[in-house]
Amino acid sequence: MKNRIVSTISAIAISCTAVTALSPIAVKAEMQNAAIEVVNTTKSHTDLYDAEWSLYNNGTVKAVIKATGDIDPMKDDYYLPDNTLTYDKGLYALKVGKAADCLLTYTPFTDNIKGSIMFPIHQDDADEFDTTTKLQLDIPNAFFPILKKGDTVLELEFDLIGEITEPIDIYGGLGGITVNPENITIKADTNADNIVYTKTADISGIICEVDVHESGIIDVIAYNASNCFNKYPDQETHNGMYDIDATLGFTVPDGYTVEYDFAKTADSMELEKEDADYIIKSDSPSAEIGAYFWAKLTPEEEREYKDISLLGVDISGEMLEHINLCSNIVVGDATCDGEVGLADSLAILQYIANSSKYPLTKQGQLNADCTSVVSLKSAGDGITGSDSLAIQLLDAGEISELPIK
Ligand SMILES: [Ca+2]
Ligand SMILES: [Ca+2]
Repeated sequence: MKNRIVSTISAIAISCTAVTALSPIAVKAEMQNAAIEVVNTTKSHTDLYDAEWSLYNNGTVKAVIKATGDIDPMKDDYYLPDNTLTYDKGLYALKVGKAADCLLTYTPFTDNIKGSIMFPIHQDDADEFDTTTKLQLDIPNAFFPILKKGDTVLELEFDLIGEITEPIDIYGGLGGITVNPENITIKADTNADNIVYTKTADISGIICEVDVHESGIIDVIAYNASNCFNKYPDQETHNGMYDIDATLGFTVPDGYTVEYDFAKTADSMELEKEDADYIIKSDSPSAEIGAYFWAKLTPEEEREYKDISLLGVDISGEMLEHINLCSNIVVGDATCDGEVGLADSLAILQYIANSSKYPLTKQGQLNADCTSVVSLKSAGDGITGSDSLAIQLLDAGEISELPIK
């Protein structure tokens, strides 16, 4: 994403701020001149639901799920056939539109950065840096209202926030669609601070989600989701409140500015700070369904990369450092002096010959790979003589950009 392609050495002199300041205007102008229209649709049908998916030429995907016939939760078995939807959180931000009563009373996450709403999510413990996430629509029958044929069960909108270079799928038991980059004629605003890592944990019905952005900003949300994830609430005896028996807190090392808010919490709760530990405290901890707490951790320029523990989700310092390094790759700049030239070509050759005598910094090692694109999801093809040669070719004007194809 941040790989900077340089046509000549002098091109590096273009300041990054000038580039980012110009692009939103260009994007807006382009969007004003083109009509947003549907370029592909798919439909899926089950005994209970009809789903229609639409892909727009700006990359947006919308899904409308309606009841196929009258559905009575006391008579019909209408668990969703597959209660998950899979999408790439680094590429798409999800908004939930119209929804059946159960889903509306079940207040979803509010993303405090983009203002979009999201359901609690679960994901597999797959690739460390895989941002593909599962949206869980776990709906106990007892909560579902009686639906008439044609009633809207759920409307979803996935807004494109990243750059799609190859076809990707958004899919699940409610159908899905393939997003082909060739269909996207209106360029999406890809200047967003994309999510590069996301992880969730469930502590006694409280879903905690942690998102790490490309810039290093960390978003934390704890959401009281008991009614959809645990037993039916006893409204009479609990007065609509849920006891919170988990100890919630997080540990943040120095080097981060912490903002937080109990955005919608019924009982009085406080955040107490003891050194690096932040503990959520209350005399009788309880919260209504849908209550949530969010925190935003903004890294300072100079910081050590230490482990962070956030409401049951652990993020290693090693990974945070790797995210930062990958966000700052300048292809070819092995010496990390902001320029790509023969000095880098020489530094690479020396490093190959004797890495202990001629070391490269961690950033320099990632920058040095000029024959492949290093990213969080790809380690590249390593540092070899071909990388040194690529810089010489660039310097001689034989090629115009790095990485060399
Ligand atoms: Ca250099
Ligand atoms: Ca290489």
